[in-house]
Amino acid sequence: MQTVYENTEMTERVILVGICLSEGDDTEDSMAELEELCNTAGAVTVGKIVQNREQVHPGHYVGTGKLEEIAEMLEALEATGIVCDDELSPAQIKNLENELHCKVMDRTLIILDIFAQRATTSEGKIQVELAQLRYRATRLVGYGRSLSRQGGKIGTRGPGEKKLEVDRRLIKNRISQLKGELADVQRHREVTRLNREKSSTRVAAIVGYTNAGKSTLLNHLTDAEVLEEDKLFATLDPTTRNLKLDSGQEILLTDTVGFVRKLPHHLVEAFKSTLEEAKYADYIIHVVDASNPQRDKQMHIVYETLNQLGVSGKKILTLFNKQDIVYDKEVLKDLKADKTLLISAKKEEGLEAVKEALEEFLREDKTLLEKVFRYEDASKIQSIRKYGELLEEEYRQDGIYVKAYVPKEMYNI
Ligand SMILES: Nc1nc2c(ncn2[C@@H]2O[C@H](COP(=O)(O)OP(=O)(O)OP(=O)(O)O)[C@@H](O)[C@H]2O)c(=O)[nH]1
Ligand SMILES: [Mg+2]
Repeated sequence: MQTVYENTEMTERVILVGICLSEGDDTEDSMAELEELCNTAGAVTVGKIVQNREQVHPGHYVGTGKLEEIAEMLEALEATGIVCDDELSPAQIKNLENELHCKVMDRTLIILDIFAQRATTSEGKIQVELAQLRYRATRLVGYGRSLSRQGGKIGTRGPGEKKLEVDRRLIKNRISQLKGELADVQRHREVTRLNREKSSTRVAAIVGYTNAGKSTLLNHLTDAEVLEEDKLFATLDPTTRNLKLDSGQEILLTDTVGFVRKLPHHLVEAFKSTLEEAKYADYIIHVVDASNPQRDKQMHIVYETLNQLGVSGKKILTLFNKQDIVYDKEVLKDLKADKTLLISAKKEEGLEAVKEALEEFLREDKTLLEKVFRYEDASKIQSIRKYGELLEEEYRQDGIYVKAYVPKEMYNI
């Protein structure tokens, strides 16, 4: 019995399968990224295969001829499964299983698996399990190999290594239970958000492709102590920290979950409230890994995702990060940004300029206030100091004269 158990816990050896729809598209990069994703999920990539096709085969993703080639590769490389670079339909999974007799996975399953391993807070865990179960619910009919424990763990473990529910009827119950729990947590988030809005402190959301250096930036600007790692999706739960700028004003910075190409829609749906942090922010800080040859494509994906989430019309500060390891002399541009800066979050280079740029954003959002306050209203000047920029303060006989830049909604203070 022991051997059977060991067998189920083996490292998965996978062959990556992709479809190239037109010459010169980004299939190759997408496949390289898929390899990294598989690696993060704990699988070893032993082979890759790309087919040029005008469209994805509706029945089995690749064309019939290619199936034979994959079958041979599976045997020759002693692979335990395949991972397709796009989300497969339930029928495609079933047909591929029948033809290839191996574990069939797709990009979505891998990403969900990574998220499940990363989730730490209760909200994160609920969101991931919900996304996983929704993905499974439609894929459990009549077959079992790929989503059972047989042949490795990927796709079978929920948050905290908990085994995912496999019974379809029970999945439905669990989904509605999770939805209820999520609604509770989100109500709580809503309250926090409203409190923040009331306080007139401006919020900047730090967004960017996964592994760009968002958490590193937050940690070095404030003392946030968010986990920063050379791993995909190190951050799942947003962390907000206060940053005191040189003029004495404060701004809230929120670190968010990273984006990736072909972000599974179940995930976007389940993580909507987390991802929407950017929607409720006043400004966007877009962190780009400038040392990555894929940076332009990654920036494009970030803007596409923001668009999908309905984030628009906000001031954007783009930071071309990791300058300490950028060696090409290409000029870095982001036409969507209001301002761009070159920084190295890790080496703390350029961070003063980041703070100045944020001060500039705040200033542009403010109006000049000149007023004499009664002495008993002195506490209001405290608020001005916190949310605005105090330029002059003079104690006169008739009260305290103040000249300051204040957020527009504080004009009638
Ligand atoms: N060389 C160099 N490495 C950096 C710099 N900034 C961040 N890194 C490294 O890049 C890796 C990813 O950094 P994180 O801050 O975790 O990235 P993130 O954007 O929060 O990533 P996710 O949370 O996974 O989306 C870590 O190994 C960091 O040490 C930098 O300026 N220079
Ligand atoms: Mg992070």
